[in-house]
Amino acid sequence: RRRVATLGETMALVRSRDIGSLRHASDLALGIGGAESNVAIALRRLGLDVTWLGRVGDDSLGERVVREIRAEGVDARAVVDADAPTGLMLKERPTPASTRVLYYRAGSAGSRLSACDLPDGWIEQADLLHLTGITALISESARETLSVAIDRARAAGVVVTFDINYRSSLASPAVAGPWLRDVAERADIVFGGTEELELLYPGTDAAAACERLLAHRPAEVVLKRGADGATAVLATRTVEAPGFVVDVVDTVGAGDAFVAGYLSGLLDGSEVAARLHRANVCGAMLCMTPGDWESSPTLREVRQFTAGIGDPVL
Ligand code: KDG
Repeated sequence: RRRVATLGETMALVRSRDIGSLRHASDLALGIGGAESNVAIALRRLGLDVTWLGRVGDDSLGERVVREIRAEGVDARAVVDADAPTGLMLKERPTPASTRVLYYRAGSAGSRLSACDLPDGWIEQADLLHLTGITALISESARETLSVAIDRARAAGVVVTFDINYRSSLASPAVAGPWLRDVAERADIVFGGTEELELLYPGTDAAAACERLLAHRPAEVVLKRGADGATAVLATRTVEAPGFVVDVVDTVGAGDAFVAGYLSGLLDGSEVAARLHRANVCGAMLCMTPGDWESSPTLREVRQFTAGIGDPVL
């Protein structure tokens, strides 16, 4: 079986079940969320071997993070940092179909990720290393860890994939753009939304940004457009796939499920069109429940969805 390695910060996640401001909400649910562990869990559900690495605090929320990830069958390599707490994310539901995210993660254990946390052989034994731009923005040591991880993957012939995943609350576009571009240009496959691609090369549109990336290392740039579908831009061709209209409850995490769908297809040896189809199904299904990863589908659920539940947007 193919093995994927990923690293990043996973936080405890408190979400409101009530509609309206947290000022009044009393019904709260505790879970976890982190872009990379979301992808890790989604890939595991799709049948791959996955290992996730990150720092957590020496606290009950850190134990919760590790327990949830392990419960999903992902090999969790948690470095316990006794000097900082596990980060926290709050999700407010202003309206039934909208979500507002608040972070309490500055100085968190997860943001103190360091290159010395990467065990010998951990990256080298993987077929693919998946990274996101969040790690580039949470701290200097985490950004350095990304860079070291890419160098090690490249030296070992491990495929590097990168989801830009820009979070405006972590850094301004002017600060984040060059850092994210630096990582993206060194990856083999890059994922992003239209605005994220434009952020890499200010003044260009997404199509031109894809071309700029292809002139560097990346061989594929995958443009995510939510319910409007997705486009994979390769050196010699562009492949489009329609999205799906579903009843949206919460879109947070849909991009991660999309990436996992695409990567699982890649590792299964599927063609680009089939990878995009699976990616769109996974992203759509993730929007139908409140959690950041809980409704990530198995292959059986992808087949069931494809067999009739979702309507493609043509
Ligand atoms: O990608 C979904 C994420 O936004 C979420 O699970 C938490 O990693 C996270 C972040 O930084 O927003």
